Amino acid sequence: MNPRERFLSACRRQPVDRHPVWLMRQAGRYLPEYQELREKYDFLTICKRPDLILEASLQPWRRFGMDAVIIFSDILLPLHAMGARLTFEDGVGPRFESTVRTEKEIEKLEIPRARISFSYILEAIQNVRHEIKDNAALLGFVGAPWTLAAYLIEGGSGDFKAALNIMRESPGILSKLMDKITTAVTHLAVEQVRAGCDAIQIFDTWGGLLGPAQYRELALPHLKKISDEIRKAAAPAIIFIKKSSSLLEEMVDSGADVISIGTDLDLKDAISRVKDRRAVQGNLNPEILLRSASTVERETQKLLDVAGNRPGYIANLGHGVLPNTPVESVGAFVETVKRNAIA
Ligand code: 1CP
Repeated sequence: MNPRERFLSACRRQPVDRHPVWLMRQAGRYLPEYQELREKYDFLTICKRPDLILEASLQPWRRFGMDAVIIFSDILLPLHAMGARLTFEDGVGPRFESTVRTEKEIEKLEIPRARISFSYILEAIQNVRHEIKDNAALLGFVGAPWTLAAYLIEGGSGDFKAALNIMRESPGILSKLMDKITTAVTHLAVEQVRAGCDAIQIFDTWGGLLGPAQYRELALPHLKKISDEIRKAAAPAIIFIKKSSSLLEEMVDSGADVISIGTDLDLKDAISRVKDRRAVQGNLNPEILLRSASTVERETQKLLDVAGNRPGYIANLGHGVLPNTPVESVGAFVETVKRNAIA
């Protein structure tokens, strides 16, 4: 079974020879070869040049041979294309030039024409596909409307209190903003599939700030639209929420084929709650990777023992790789999964 078939079979809950493995944020700062690239180019330059996107996307795969390559980009870039000027500062993180909080500010946001505005991502996808062939699945991704709206309202990283306030006080405004974001990211997701991505991960990192009823009412209708269009483009969708224990049913109802669970949940509980309705991805705590290789192996083995021969499991972390992670730990995680053949 080649890695691309293995990954797609797991998404569809079909039998595999072993569980596929990749890591959220597998490209980036923990990798010496990425740090070298960053000495020459700033983050946004890497994100906008197809040759550098190709290089950054392939770096972890060349070193560790994960079953999936994720295209190097950022969930916030589409907001820049919508007209919200974005910068990334070392040690500060993403910052928007101004916040988006009023109807007038929402009206000013544009819906980018994906093939033109994101041509550099789409070109990079074609090139990565050509390089990896069937030796890895290729993942595209978008941010979920709630998470992206939260960043826009906040004006960057933060506690997202302003977004929660707007939700309580002017839900109509939030819903207009999320509608616009949904249209933009849906186009991007579909174009990523057309350019050669096998599956799309939807990052709703901050979904857990909402309660289940709020999530169902506010976030779910938008997610369903995005996953419907991804499905029509014939690719599976993966939904990730960082704090997923209270939102598991909502994730099942999001229309996504794979539920990517955070670290606030035991894999065993997640599987017993999701049952055979969806594939499940996750959820080694990224902090485990800061410990010894033998601890990584032991903890990874525990996840694999829980997953057993279940069709529809993808080994991954419960959130992204931390910047100070030793490369040996990532290797130990990938190798432990690869050693576990399914009888
Ligand atoms: O200095 C640098 O080189 C920039 C650091 C960096 C990197 C490597 C940022 C800034 N983004 C990325 C790449 C990235 N971001 C990828 C592709 C690489 C890969 O996964 O291998 C992906 C999928 C993302 C997704 C992303 N960006 C998310 C969702 C996943 C998650 O971690 O929850 C979020 C929330 C962002 C926003 C963002 N971009 C960058 C930072 C530091 C942040 C987080 C800001 C915050 O804490 O609120």
